[in-house]
Amino acid sequence: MTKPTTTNSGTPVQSDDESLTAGTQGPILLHDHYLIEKLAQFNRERVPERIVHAKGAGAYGELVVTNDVSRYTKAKLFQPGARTESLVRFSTVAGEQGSPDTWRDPRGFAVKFYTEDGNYDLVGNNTPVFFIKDPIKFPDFIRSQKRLPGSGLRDHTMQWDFWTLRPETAHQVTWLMGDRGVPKTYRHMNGYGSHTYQWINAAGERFWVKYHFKTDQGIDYLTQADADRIAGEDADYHRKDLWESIERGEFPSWTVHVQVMPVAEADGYRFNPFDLTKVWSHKDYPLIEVGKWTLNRNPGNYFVDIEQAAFEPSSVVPGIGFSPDKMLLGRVFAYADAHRYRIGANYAQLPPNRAKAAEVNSYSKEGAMRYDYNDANVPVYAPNSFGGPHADPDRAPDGGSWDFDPTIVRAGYIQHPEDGDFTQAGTLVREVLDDDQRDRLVNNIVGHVLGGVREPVLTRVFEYWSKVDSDLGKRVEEGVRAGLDDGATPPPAQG
Ligand code: HDD
Repeated sequence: MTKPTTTNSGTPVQSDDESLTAGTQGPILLHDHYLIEKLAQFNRERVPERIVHAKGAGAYGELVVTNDVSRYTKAKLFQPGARTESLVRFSTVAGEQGSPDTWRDPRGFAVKFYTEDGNYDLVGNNTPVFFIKDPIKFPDFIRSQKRLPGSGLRDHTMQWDFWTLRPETAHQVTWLMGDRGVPKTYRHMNGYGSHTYQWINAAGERFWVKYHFKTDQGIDYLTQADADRIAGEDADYHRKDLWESIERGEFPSWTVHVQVMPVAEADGYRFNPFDLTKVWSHKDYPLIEVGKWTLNRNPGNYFVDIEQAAFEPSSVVPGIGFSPDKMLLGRVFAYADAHRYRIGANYAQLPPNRAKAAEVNSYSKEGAMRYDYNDANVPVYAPNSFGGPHADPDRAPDGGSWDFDPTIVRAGYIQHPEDGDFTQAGTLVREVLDDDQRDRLVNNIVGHVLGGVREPVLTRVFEYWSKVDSDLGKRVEEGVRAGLDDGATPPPAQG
């Protein structure tokens, strides 16, 4: 026998079909509380979408450590042979929840590890760098990539206006306009912690580290033409691919590596090692293998496990800390704040977010939607004389420490000899990309600019690419001018 439909409080309901009315033609009655519960519940099914990275997909998996990196970190999840359950959410950045997976954009690569010392979140992207280096610019940057206030349209002029007025974006925009800007699937892209983090070993020694998750499926991309076609045919192309490959038992995996820089080498390095628009040369700091990270379980429920997943760079565990990267330090605030707004003060109790391998003994209590509670005999304040939890600095992560000049300033980073907004973007174009990749980069830029970039921004676009690489700049300008001569795209009206 099928189960009876019930109200939210478990009482069987009279009908799935008819509302309660005064006669067959009469008005609906207010005391049909099941109808009212049903309509009211429906109106509240959505939580606000994420302000960025609204469209995504995710899965559970496991990290298995295959190497010994204990001389660099005491973090339990990175000790030889350790196995740690994990959750990932991949995403696009600027598009809304229903937007096509194949729009050109960086991809989020947010990973949660359920460790014995509490959750560790490594909240990265599929690129090793980012557009800006100070969090004060982030809201402006994102607004320029989203929609015009009047028409609600996206606007390429606005995007390029921001990028060209902030030349520190050049390195990331070069990645974005190249093949990495539209991965073939979420399985065919690398993940990067992007920021410089700190590792601390059992003896208290500190190291600067960068994380690299190298896809075992191989890097692969979609051409702009394929991406455009798929955007129309199947907006959920990447979400579907991830789900179906895990259902088939084809578990995607990544080999996790780190670059490690002794703290003493940071000051003298060619680049400022904390500047998020820069990479560390692999020749200077080769990749060191850490382990294998595999996705092997689809979410039980998309809303519960993925929409409500809350990743936050503030969640670090003993053996791991922050660095002087200002973007990272801004993000340590921003994410927990976003979660409290989006899914409520007690978001850490939700199934994807609650600690699984560690006990939670926090003094947080009550608030909306609280359902977990402490033993009534445990005091609700600290310190106390009755056996309640007490802070133990020896067991806690300290966030990492570092030396700095203690003057309060608003200033850019200290410049190192090879810093400069265009240096690494130029190296990427000339020394990393091959001829085919460079050709696609030019075509992607030309196509994007012809999508409606108006003066005075257009002239700055040519200057921007000439500074990245003079030959590239010339090819972009020629391509755009030829397209405009052909009447490619009339500039849209200002919104
Ligand atoms: Fe981010 C989501 C804020 C830089 C990678 N970011 C995300 C959210 C906010 C921010 C509010 C939504 C969180 C939520 O509601 O769940 N992000 C920022 C700010 C930044 C910033 C203020 C700069 C100061 N973000 C940034 C960088 C990276 C990411 C540099 C990667 C290296 N952000 C992500 C992500 C997230 C995301 C991994 C995390 C969870 C998610 O997307 O699904 O892709």
